[in-house]
Amino acid sequence: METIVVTGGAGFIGSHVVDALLAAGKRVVVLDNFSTGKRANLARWTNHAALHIVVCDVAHGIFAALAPITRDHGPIARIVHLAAQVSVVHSVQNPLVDMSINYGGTLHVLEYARAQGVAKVAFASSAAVYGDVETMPVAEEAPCQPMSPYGIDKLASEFALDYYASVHGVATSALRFFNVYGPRQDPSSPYSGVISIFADRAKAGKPLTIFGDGSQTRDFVYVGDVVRALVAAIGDGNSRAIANVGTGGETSVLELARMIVELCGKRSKIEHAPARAGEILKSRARVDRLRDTFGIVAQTALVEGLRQTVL
Ligand code: UD2
Repeated sequence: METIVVTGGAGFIGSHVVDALLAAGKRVVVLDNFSTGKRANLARWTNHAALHIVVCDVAHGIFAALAPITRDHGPIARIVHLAAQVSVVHSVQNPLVDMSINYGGTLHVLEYARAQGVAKVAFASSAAVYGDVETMPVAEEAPCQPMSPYGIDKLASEFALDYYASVHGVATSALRFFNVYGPRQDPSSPYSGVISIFADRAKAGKPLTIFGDGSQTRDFVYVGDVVRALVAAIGDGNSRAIANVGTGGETSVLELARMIVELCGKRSKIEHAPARAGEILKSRARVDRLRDTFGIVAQTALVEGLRQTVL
Protein backbone atom coordinates (compact mmCIF):
# COMPACT_ATOMS: atom_id res chain seq x y z
CA MET A 1 0.00 0.00 0.00
CA GLU A 2 1.50 3.34 -1.09
CA THR A 3 1.91 5.98 1.60
CA ILE A 4 1.08 9.57 0.69
CA VAL A 5 1.71 12.60 2.89
CA VAL A 6 -0.77 15.48 2.79
CA THR A 7 0.61 18.57 4.51
CA GLY A 8 -2.27 20.76 5.64
CA GLY A 9 -4.44 17.64 5.39
CA ALA A 10 -6.88 18.84 8.07
CA GLY A 11 -7.67 22.03 6.17
CA PHE A 12 -10.37 22.87 3.67
CA ILE A 13 -8.72 21.56 0.50
CA GLY A 14 -6.46 19.09 2.29
CA SER A 15 -9.28 17.19 3.95
CA HIS A 16 -10.97 16.69 0.58
CA VAL A 17 -7.68 15.34 -0.81
CA VAL A 18 -7.49 12.95 2.14
CA ASP A 19 -11.04 11.75 1.43
CA ALA A 20 -10.10 10.98 -2.18
CA LEU A 21 -6.83 9.21 -1.34
CA LEU A 22 -8.33 7.03 1.41
CA ALA A 23 -11.24 6.16 -0.86
CA ALA A 24 -8.65 5.10 -3.47
CA GLY A 25 -7.05 2.72 -0.95
CA LYS A 26 -3.92 4.71 -0.09
CA ARG A 27 -2.24 5.02 3.29
CA VAL A 28 -2.41 8.72 4.16
CA VAL A 29 -0.34 10.73 6.61
CA VAL A 30 -1.77 14.13 7.51
CA LEU A 31 0.77 16.66 8.76
CA ASP A 32 -1.03 19.66 10.19
CA ASN A 33 -0.38 22.12 13.00
CA PHE A 34 -4.14 22.69 13.39
CA SER A 35 -3.74 26.45 13.30
CA THR A 36 -6.55 26.62 10.77
CA GLY A 37 -7.07 22.90 10.08
CA LYS A 38 -9.75 21.09 12.06
CA ARG A 39 -10.08 17.52 13.31
CA ALA A 40 -13.77 17.72 12.44
CA ASN A 41 -12.80 17.87 8.74
CA LEU A 42 -11.42 14.32 9.07
CA ALA A 43 -14.00 13.02 11.55
CA ARG A 44 -15.52 10.58 9.09
CA TRP A 45 -12.24 8.64 9.07
CA THR A 46 -11.84 8.35 12.84
CA ASN A 47 -10.06 5.07 13.69
CA HIS A 48 -9.46 4.30 10.01
CA ALA A 49 -6.33 2.09 9.98
CA ALA A 50 -4.83 3.77 6.90
CA LEU A 51 -5.06 7.36 8.22
CA HIS A 52 -2.29 8.77 10.39
CA ILE A 53 -2.70 12.26 11.79
CA VAL A 54 0.49 13.87 13.06
CA VAL A 55 0.49 17.29 14.69
CA CYS A 56 3.43 18.95 13.01
CA ASP A 57 4.50 22.43 12.03
CA VAL A 58 5.82 21.92 8.52
CA ALA A 59 7.82 25.15 8.82
CA HIS A 60 9.95 23.38 11.48
CA GLY A 61 10.71 20.32 9.38
CA ILE A 62 8.97 17.00 8.77
CA PHE A 63 11.68 14.36 9.31
CA ALA A 64 10.91 13.71 12.99
CA ALA A 65 7.14 13.67 12.43
CA LEU A 66 7.42 11.06 9.68
CA ALA A 67 10.08 8.80 11.23
CA PRO A 68 7.69 6.60 13.28
CA ILE A 69 5.40 6.11 10.28
CA THR A 70 8.17 5.17 7.85
CA ARG A 71 9.64 2.81 10.45
CA ASP A 72 6.33 0.93 10.67
CA HIS A 73 5.01 1.24 7.12
CA GLY A 74 7.97 1.91 4.83
CA PRO A 75 8.95 4.99 2.84
CA ILE A 76 6.76 7.88 1.78
CA ALA A 77 5.88 7.55 -1.92
CA ARG A 78 4.40 10.98 -2.65
CA ILE A 79 3.67 14.31 -0.98
CA VAL A 80 0.83 16.77 -1.56
CA HIS A 81 2.08 20.02 -0.05
CA LEU A 82 -0.82 22.27 0.96
CA ALA A 83 0.18 23.47 4.44
CA ALA A 84 0.42 27.25 4.37
CA GLN A 85 -0.44 30.54 5.94
CA VAL A 86 -3.36 31.26 3.61
CA SER A 87 -4.22 34.90 4.20
CA VAL A 88 -2.87 37.42 1.71
CA VAL A 89 -3.64 40.24 4.14
CA HIS A 90 -1.77 38.51 6.97
CA SER A 91 1.22 38.13 4.65
CA VAL A 92 1.24 41.87 3.99
CA GLN A 93 1.24 42.58 7.73
CA ASN A 94 3.72 39.83 8.67
CA PRO A 95 5.96 39.13 5.68
CA LEU A 96 8.68 37.37 7.67
CA VAL A 97 6.26 34.99 9.38
CA ASP A 98 4.61 34.33 6.04
CA MET A 99 7.94 33.62 4.35
CA SER A 100 9.11 31.20 7.01
CA ILE A 101 5.83 29.26 6.88
CA ASN A 102 5.12 29.31 3.16
CA TYR A 103 8.56 29.37 1.56
CA GLY A 104 10.33 27.70 4.50
CA GLY A 105 7.68 24.98 4.66
CA THR A 106 8.18 24.19 0.98
CA LEU A 107 11.95 23.91 1.46
CA HIS A 108 11.47 21.50 4.37
CA VAL A 109 9.19 19.33 2.23
CA LEU A 110 11.65 19.37 -0.68
CA GLU A 111 14.61 18.55 1.58
CA TYR A 112 12.70 15.56 2.91
CA ALA A 113 11.78 14.45 -0.62
CA ARG A 114 15.41 14.73 -1.75
CA ALA A 115 16.83 12.86 1.23
CA GLN A 116 14.19 10.11 1.26
CA GLY A 117 13.73 9.57 -2.46
CA VAL A 118 10.05 10.59 -2.58
CA ALA A 119 8.71 9.86 -6.09
CA LYS A 120 6.63 13.03 -6.57
CA VAL A 121 5.80 16.29 -4.81
CA ALA A 122 2.69 18.26 -5.85
CA PHE A 123 2.47 21.84 -4.58
CA ALA A 124 -0.46 24.22 -4.11
CA SER A 125 0.60 27.44 -5.76
CA SER A 126 -1.77 30.33 -6.43
CA ALA A 127 -3.04 32.77 -9.02
CA ALA A 128 -1.51 35.31 -6.62
CA VAL A 129 1.83 34.72 -8.41
CA TYR A 130 0.56 36.70 -11.41
CA GLY A 131 -0.43 39.95 -9.75
CA ASP A 132 -2.55 42.25 -11.87
CA VAL A 133 -2.57 40.77 -15.37
CA GLU A 134 -4.36 42.65 -18.13
CA THR A 135 -4.90 39.89 -20.68
CA MET A 136 -7.59 37.35 -19.84
CA PRO A 137 -7.65 34.42 -19.58
CA VAL A 138 -4.29 34.40 -17.84
CA ALA A 139 -1.90 31.79 -19.19
CA GLU A 140 1.01 30.24 -17.30
CA GLU A 141 3.44 32.08 -19.59
CA ALA A 142 2.15 35.47 -18.40
CA PRO A 143 4.75 37.50 -16.52
CA CYS A 144 4.59 36.95 -12.77
CA GLN A 145 4.46 40.16 -10.76
CA PRO A 146 3.09 39.17 -7.37
CA MET A 147 1.62 42.00 -5.32
CA SER A 148 1.94 40.45 -1.85
CA PRO A 149 4.47 38.51 0.24
CA TYR A 150 2.04 35.58 -0.13
CA GLY A 151 2.32 35.70 -3.92
CA ILE A 152 6.10 36.11 -3.70
CA ASP A 153 6.38 33.04 -1.44
CA LYS A 154 4.26 30.94 -3.77
CA LEU A 155 6.40 31.99 -6.72
CA ALA A 156 9.63 31.40 -4.78
CA SER A 157 8.29 27.96 -3.85
CA GLU A 158 7.70 27.21 -7.53
CA PHE A 159 11.32 28.14 -8.25
CA ALA A 160 12.46 25.88 -5.42
CA LEU A 161 10.40 23.00 -6.85
CA ASP A 162 11.99 23.53 -10.23
CA TYR A 163 15.47 23.70 -8.72
CA TYR A 164 14.99 20.47 -6.74
CA ALA A 165 13.68 18.77 -9.88
CA SER A 166 16.48 19.88 -12.15
CA VAL A 167 19.42 19.70 -9.73
CA HIS A 168 18.39 16.99 -7.26
CA GLY A 169 16.11 14.87 -9.40
CA VAL A 170 13.01 15.29 -7.19
CA ALA A 171 9.95 15.11 -9.47
CA THR A 172 7.62 18.03 -8.78
CA SER A 173 4.50 19.72 -10.16
CA ALA A 174 2.90 23.01 -9.12
CA LEU A 175 -0.76 23.94 -9.51
CA ARG A 176 -1.81 27.58 -9.48
CA PHE A 177 -5.21 27.62 -7.80
CA PHE A 178 -7.70 30.30 -8.73
CA ASN A 179 -10.65 30.92 -6.36
CA VAL A 180 -11.34 27.56 -4.76
CA TYR A 181 -14.65 27.03 -2.95
CA GLY A 182 -16.71 24.21 -1.51
CA PRO A 183 -17.87 22.53 1.70
CA ARG A 184 -15.62 22.99 4.79
CA GLN A 185 -14.21 26.34 3.68
CA ASP A 186 -14.06 28.37 6.87
CA PRO A 187 -16.05 31.63 6.68
CA SER A 188 -14.85 33.00 10.01
CA SER A 189 -12.34 35.61 8.85
CA PRO A 190 -13.26 38.72 6.83
CA TYR A 191 -10.63 37.51 4.35
CA SER A 192 -12.10 34.04 3.96
CA GLY A 193 -13.22 33.05 0.48
CA VAL A 194 -16.17 35.16 -0.64
CA ILE A 195 -18.36 32.12 -1.29
CA SER A 196 -17.90 30.79 2.25
CA ILE A 197 -18.80 34.22 3.67
CA PHE A 198 -21.82 34.76 1.41
CA ALA A 199 -23.11 31.21 2.02
CA ASP A 200 -22.77 31.57 5.77
CA ARG A 201 -24.67 34.86 5.79
CA ALA A 202 -27.32 33.90 3.25
CA LYS A 203 -28.17 30.73 5.17
CA ALA A 204 -28.86 32.92 8.21
CA GLY A 205 -30.86 35.46 6.15
CA LYS A 206 -28.24 38.16 6.91
CA PRO A 207 -27.25 40.81 4.35
CA LEU A 208 -24.34 40.15 1.98
CA THR A 209 -21.74 42.91 1.57
CA ILE A 210 -20.20 43.39 -1.84
CA PHE A 211 -17.00 45.42 -1.94
CA GLY A 212 -17.40 47.86 -4.82
CA ASP A 213 -20.11 47.57 -7.46
CA GLY A 214 -19.74 43.79 -7.78
CA SER A 215 -18.60 43.88 -11.40
CA GLN A 216 -15.22 42.36 -10.44
CA THR A 217 -14.93 38.78 -11.67
CA ARG A 218 -13.24 35.63 -10.41
CA ASP A 219 -12.73 32.12 -11.75
CA PHE A 220 -14.44 30.07 -9.02
CA VAL A 221 -13.38 26.44 -9.08
CA TYR A 222 -15.03 23.70 -7.03
CA VAL A 223 -12.86 21.86 -4.51
CA GLY A 224 -13.74 18.47 -6.02
CA ASP A 225 -12.17 19.55 -9.31
CA VAL A 226 -9.11 20.86 -7.47
CA VAL A 227 -8.73 17.49 -5.75
CA ARG A 228 -8.78 15.68 -9.10
CA ALA A 229 -6.04 18.00 -10.32
CA LEU A 230 -3.91 17.36 -7.24
CA VAL A 231 -4.34 13.61 -7.50
CA ALA A 232 -3.24 13.82 -11.14
CA ALA A 233 -0.28 16.02 -10.15
CA ILE A 234 1.14 13.48 -7.66
CA GLY A 235 1.10 10.84 -10.37
CA ASP A 236 4.32 9.89 -12.17
CA GLY A 237 5.55 12.12 -14.97
CA ASN A 238 5.02 15.82 -15.66
CA SER A 239 7.94 16.82 -13.52
CA ARG A 240 8.53 20.60 -13.47
CA ALA A 241 5.04 21.20 -14.89
CA ILE A 242 3.15 24.25 -13.68
CA ALA A 243 -0.57 24.56 -14.47
CA ASN A 244 -3.45 26.85 -13.61
CA VAL A 245 -6.40 25.27 -11.83
CA GLY A 246 -9.60 27.07 -12.69
CA THR A 247 -12.65 26.56 -14.86
CA GLY A 248 -11.67 28.94 -17.66
CA GLY A 249 -14.82 30.97 -16.95
CA GLU A 250 -15.48 34.03 -14.81
CA THR A 251 -18.37 35.18 -12.68
CA SER A 252 -18.97 38.64 -11.25
CA VAL A 253 -19.30 38.99 -7.50
CA LEU A 254 -22.76 40.54 -7.96
CA GLU A 255 -23.96 37.58 -10.01
CA LEU A 256 -22.48 35.25 -7.42
CA ALA A 257 -24.28 37.02 -4.56
CA ARG A 258 -27.60 36.75 -6.40
CA MET A 259 -27.11 33.05 -7.09
CA ILE A 260 -26.33 32.32 -3.45
CA VAL A 261 -29.28 34.33 -2.14
CA GLU A 262 -31.58 32.50 -4.52
CA LEU A 263 -30.24 29.07 -3.53
CA CYS A 264 -30.66 29.81 0.16
CA GLY A 265 -34.16 31.21 -0.32
CA LYS A 266 -33.97 33.54 2.69
CA ARG A 267 -34.26 36.97 0.99
CA SER A 268 -30.93 38.34 2.23
CA LYS A 269 -30.29 41.92 1.17
CA ILE A 270 -27.31 42.71 -1.03
CA GLU A 271 -25.39 45.74 0.25
CA HIS A 272 -22.36 47.55 -1.10
CA ALA A 273 -19.25 48.81 0.71
CA PRO A 274 -16.17 50.59 -0.71
CA ALA A 275 -14.04 48.43 -3.00
CA ARG A 276 -11.01 46.74 -1.45
CA ALA A 277 -7.88 48.77 -2.11
CA GLY A 278 -5.49 47.29 -4.62
CA GLU A 279 -7.56 44.29 -5.62
CA ILE A 280 -7.63 42.94 -9.14
CA LEU A 281 -10.77 43.53 -11.19
CA LYS A 282 -10.80 40.50 -13.46
CA SER A 283 -9.51 36.99 -13.01
CA ARG A 284 -9.92 34.01 -15.32
CA ALA A 285 -7.59 31.09 -15.86
CA ARG A 286 -6.44 29.71 -19.13
CA VAL A 287 -6.89 25.99 -18.58
CA ASP A 288 -5.42 24.34 -21.68
CA ARG A 289 -2.32 23.22 -19.84
CA LEU A 290 -4.31 21.63 -17.02
CA ARG A 291 -6.16 19.61 -19.65
CA ASP A 292 -3.21 18.82 -21.92
CA THR A 293 -0.66 18.01 -19.23
CA PHE A 294 -2.74 16.53 -16.42
CA GLY A 295 -5.85 15.44 -18.32
CA ILE A 296 -8.10 17.45 -16.03
CA VAL A 297 -11.05 19.65 -16.97
CA ALA A 298 -13.10 21.24 -14.19
CA GLN A 299 -16.51 19.60 -14.40
CA THR A 300 -18.58 21.22 -11.69
CA ALA A 301 -20.81 24.04 -12.87
CA LEU A 302 -20.94 26.95 -10.43
CA VAL A 303 -24.60 26.46 -9.58
CA GLU A 304 -23.98 22.80 -8.79
CA GLY A 305 -20.89 23.55 -6.70
CA LEU A 306 -22.80 26.25 -4.82
CA ARG A 307 -25.58 23.79 -4.12
CA GLN A 308 -23.04 21.36 -2.63
CA THR A 309 -21.61 24.20 -0.57
CA VAL A 310 -24.69 25.95 0.78
CA LEU A 311 -27.22 23.16 1.18
C1 UD2 B 1 -7.95 35.15 -3.95
C2 UD2 B 1 -7.41 34.18 -2.93
C3 UD2 B 1 -6.12 34.67 -2.39
C4 UD2 B 1 -5.14 35.00 -3.49
C5 UD2 B 1 -5.78 35.97 -4.46
C6 UD2 B 1 -4.88 36.21 -5.66
C7 UD2 B 1 -9.27 33.05 -1.85
C8 UD2 B 1 -10.11 32.96 -0.63
N1 UD2 B 1 -8.36 34.03 -1.85
O1 UD2 B 1 -8.29 36.37 -3.35
O2 UD2 B 1 -5.56 33.67 -1.54
O3 UD2 B 1 -4.76 33.81 -4.13
O4 UD2 B 1 -7.00 35.43 -4.97
O5 UD2 B 1 -5.43 37.12 -6.54
O6 UD2 B 1 -9.39 32.27 -2.78
N2 UD2 B 1 -15.76 40.08 -1.65
C9 UD2 B 1 -16.94 40.77 -1.39
N3 UD2 B 1 -17.52 40.60 -0.17
C10 UD2 B 1 -16.99 39.79 0.81
C11 UD2 B 1 -15.78 39.10 0.53
C12 UD2 B 1 -15.18 39.29 -0.72
O7 UD2 B 1 -17.45 41.50 -2.24
O8 UD2 B 1 -17.59 39.69 1.90
C13 UD2 B 1 -15.16 40.23 -2.99
C14 UD2 B 1 -13.73 40.69 -2.95
O9 UD2 B 1 -13.65 42.10 -2.88
C15 UD2 B 1 -13.22 40.11 -4.27
C16 UD2 B 1 -14.03 38.82 -4.46
O10 UD2 B 1 -15.14 38.95 -3.60
O11 UD2 B 1 -13.50 40.98 -5.34
C17 UD2 B 1 -13.25 37.58 -4.10
O12 UD2 B 1 -12.67 37.78 -2.82
P1 UD2 B 1 -11.90 36.61 -2.04
O13 UD2 B 1 -11.38 37.22 -0.77
O14 UD2 B 1 -12.75 35.40 -1.95
O15 UD2 B 1 -10.72 36.21 -3.04
P2 UD2 B 1 -9.62 37.10 -3.82
O16 UD2 B 1 -9.87 36.89 -5.28
O17 UD2 B 1 -9.55 38.48 -3.29
